[in-house]
Amino acid sequence: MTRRGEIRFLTGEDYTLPVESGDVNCDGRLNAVDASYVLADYAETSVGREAFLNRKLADYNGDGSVSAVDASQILAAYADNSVS
Ligand SMILES: [Ca+2]
Ligand SMILES: [Ca+2]
Repeated sequence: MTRRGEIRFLTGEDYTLPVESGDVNCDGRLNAVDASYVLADYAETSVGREAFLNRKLADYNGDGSVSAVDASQILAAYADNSVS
């Protein structure tokens, strides 16, 4: 487990925990908060800084990279869940 401010993020070793893909802050909900973390992580890595999210959790669409696409798909999934 790594800490960044008051928010806990899972590291690779913790991935055995039953957390839904995309739920990067591991609060059991997939929503805009997760999307914004994924975007922030993508912004970090795109300027050459170290990623802070678990790659498997943050790579929501499973294409092997964490990008704005994952963030928008998380948002889309959240929008679907909140209307149904
Ligand atoms: Ca979440
Ligand atoms: Ca991806």
